[in-house]
Order: sequence, then C-alpha cells, then structure tokens
Amino acid sequence: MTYRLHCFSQSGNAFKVAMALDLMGQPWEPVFVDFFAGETRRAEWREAVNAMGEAPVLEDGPLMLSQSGVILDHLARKHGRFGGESEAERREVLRWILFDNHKFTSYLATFRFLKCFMPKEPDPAVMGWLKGRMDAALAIAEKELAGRDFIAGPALTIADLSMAGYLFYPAEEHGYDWAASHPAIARWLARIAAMPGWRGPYECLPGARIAPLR
Ligand SMILES: N[C@@H](CCC(=O)N[C@@H](CS)C(=O)NCC(=O)O)C(=O)O
Repeated sequence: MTYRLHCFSQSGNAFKVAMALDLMGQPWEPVFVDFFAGETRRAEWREAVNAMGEAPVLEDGPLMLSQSGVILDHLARKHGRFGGESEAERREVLRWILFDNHKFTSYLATFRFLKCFMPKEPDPAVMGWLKGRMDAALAIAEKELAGRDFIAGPALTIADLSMAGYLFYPAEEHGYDWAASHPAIARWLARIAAMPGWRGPYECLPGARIAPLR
C-alpha cells in the first residue's frame, strides 16, 4: 500500500511526515497542496481533506489523518519504528512533540513564513519578539542535545523528526548557521540526515522552491 501525503515543499510540518515515511522505508506519493494559491482556505478542500485547513494530511487507505504529531504517532505504532522502547521513552517522545508544536516549530515556522513568503513587510517588533521566542526554544534544545544524541532518548524517535523538520531548510530561510550558533543541534541534524533513506525537503516534497523575499 502506498501512502498519499498532501503536502508542499515549503511545509516543514509535511516534511516531518515525509522524513518519517522515508526513514521507515514506506512507499508514499505526494499530493500537491497549492498553499500559496489559497487551496487550504477553500471550503471544498476543508470539506474533502482537512476541516482544520492545514497540511500535512496523510491518507492511509480510508484514514485521513492530520496534525503531524498524530500522523507520526500513527506511523510509529503501525510500523514499530521510532516510537520509543519503553513507557518512559514514549512519554518523553510525546513530551517533546508537544513542546515542538507549542514552542519550537510554532515560532520558527511563523518567523520563516513572515520573513520569506509574506509579500507585506513584516512588523519589526513582531519579528523581534518571534526571534526572542525562537532563540529561547533553540537554547533549550541545544542544552539537551549537548548531553545526548537524540532529543527523547538514546535512539532516533519521531520527536526528533518533529523538532528537526524546519531546521533542515536552508540558512537563508530561517537565518541560522547551526554549526556556528548551535553546534549540538548541527551535530544532531547531521546524525538524522545520515540515516538510510533520508532526503531533504526540497528533494522529496512537491512544488517549486520560492526564493526568500527578504
Ligand atoms: N500543528 C499542525 C500545524 C500544521 C500547519 O500549520 N500547517 C501549515 C503549513 S506548514 C498550514 O497548512 N497552515 C495553514 C494556515 O495556518 O492557514 C501540524 O503539526 O500538522
């Protein structure tokens, strides 16, 4: 069975799921979501694909799954990969995925979107505030990863894929040179990228790459 992933190349949330499928060796095909043409805001798309108006959505046969954390958990359980080995590890995985969705991806993705893809010049006060929140969340990850190889335990889990999703985009998009500013994060990203089957976001997701506006 081939999974169908509704996605587009700029979506780090979709990239989290694409990475999981690739690293699990699962066949999948992309279904392009024309996000920048407003597809996720259309009533028909919300009716047919996701009432929350968000990518990614994973089709697993009759199942239509949304929220990258739910999709990652579904895949980890179904294929017995990257979900943590014990109850304690599984709790850690969930803990970091929740942290990622609230404090990590949320600020990074919003900052990058306003910087790169928003035609209107963003408010510098908003960007400064987002940068502060991003730096605080990154400092937490940097401290944790200085002491171990993966974020939720001794081995790669879906929590790593969730946290790392947006960090794999080019420096010109998010503005960080990881090796210079966050060396433990840089080493962790290299560890993930060395996993068999790994591809970058602009290699595996559909839709033209857009040059950052600023
Ligand atoms: N928590 C969600 C976030 C999904 C999300 O924000 N997706 C973006 C694209 S990366 C989106 O479709 N946003 C539409 C919108 O906010 O209107 C997840 O992890 O899947």
